[in-house]
Amino acid sequence: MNTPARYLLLVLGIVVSLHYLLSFTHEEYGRATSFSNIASQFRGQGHASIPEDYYSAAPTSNATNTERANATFVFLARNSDLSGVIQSMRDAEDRFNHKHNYPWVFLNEEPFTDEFKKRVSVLTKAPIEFGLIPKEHWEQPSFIDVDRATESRKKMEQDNIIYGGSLSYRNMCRFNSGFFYRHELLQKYRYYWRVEPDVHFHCDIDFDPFLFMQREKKVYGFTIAIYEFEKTIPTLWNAVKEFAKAHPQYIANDNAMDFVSDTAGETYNLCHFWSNFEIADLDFWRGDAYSAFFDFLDQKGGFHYERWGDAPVHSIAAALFLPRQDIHFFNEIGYEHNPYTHCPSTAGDDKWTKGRCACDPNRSFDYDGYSCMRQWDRVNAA
Ligand SMILES: Nc1nc2c(ncn2[C@@H]2O[C@H](COP(=O)(O)OP(=O)(O)O)[C@@H](O)[C@H]2O)c(=O)[nH]1
Ligand SMILES: [Mg+2]
Repeated sequence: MNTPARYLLLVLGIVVSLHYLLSFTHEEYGRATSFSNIASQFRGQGHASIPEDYYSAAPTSNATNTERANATFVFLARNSDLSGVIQSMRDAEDRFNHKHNYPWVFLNEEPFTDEFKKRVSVLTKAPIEFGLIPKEHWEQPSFIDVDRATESRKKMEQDNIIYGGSLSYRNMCRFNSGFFYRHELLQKYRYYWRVEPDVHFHCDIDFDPFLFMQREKKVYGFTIAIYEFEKTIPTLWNAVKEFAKAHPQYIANDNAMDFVSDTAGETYNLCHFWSNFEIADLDFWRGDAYSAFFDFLDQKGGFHYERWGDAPVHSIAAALFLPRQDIHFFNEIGYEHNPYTHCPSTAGDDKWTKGRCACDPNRSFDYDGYSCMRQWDRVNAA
């Protein structure tokens, strides 16, 4: 080996040794330069941040004269969900809504008890309304063959499919798919934020997500993307393909098909936005494409003969009928629904510190093996 090459090797050796020494002795250095960290920064780069002016425009106290969107929280719950409802509402109020006072709409297929109403009413200064769901929006529709549906529930329960034996869960999924936005209490609103019992909002939300949706013309916002259990939706994709073939006019140019299919639409890859969190535009569900889509799926009976979830149904519709830029990943919103958490990252503009987040950024679900964030990134990279 000639002399310059020897020097080069020596310098390289010193640099590598120094890197390892620093990695072991200085935790910060090790974390910043670890391969997984560099890779995750790279992966997160496609996620647009909320622009700074949304933060500076947000009210600092109970301001009532700042611009607001025409929006509401919507919370489907049973009376027995009360303690979990309180947990979720407390977080939403503390981390966001005490400055905005967006209204709350609670829905139930049974009347809410006085106890329920009283316990949630003290948690906010915002208006609250309690709505009863009409039977025809909730119960198994008359065109469903009752025996076939009962048999299918028995079979799915034997197969240990989660909520496989539950009729009420199916009614709930069908209601969330095709009826919540038709409830009379939601008619006056354009945007909604769906909340479920026992969820956590882990960071301060110092911008108004509704105003962001409105100004940026976003239609569907999510925090977690995940795989569905295939056994709950065996024939859903065939129905989707049949619908798409019959109604090609509803398929958007530049859609997000690659989020839900790895085969350009031939098969479903089971990815969906986790709909227990949604911030979305009600007019999308009320529009022609989704109305026709829901009616078509409903007639197939899959909500009751199988166990079609509102998450894949909403997600497939958003992915096919919307241009991909209408769908937004709310990276800044730290959110947990058991067992998964989206926790903002400390990389780049450090959303975690900015949001005073209480979640562990190293345990965010985003690039967990079961997450569909890679498929979402693929859509955005295209
Ligand atoms: N009113 C009512 N709400 C329900 C019923 N079943 C589920 N929900 C609500 O529907 C949402 C989803 O139910 P959840 O039990 O959280 O299901 P999971 O998140 O899929 O495990 C929650 O907001 C529940 O409160 C029901 O039978 N009646
Ligand atoms: Mg839930």
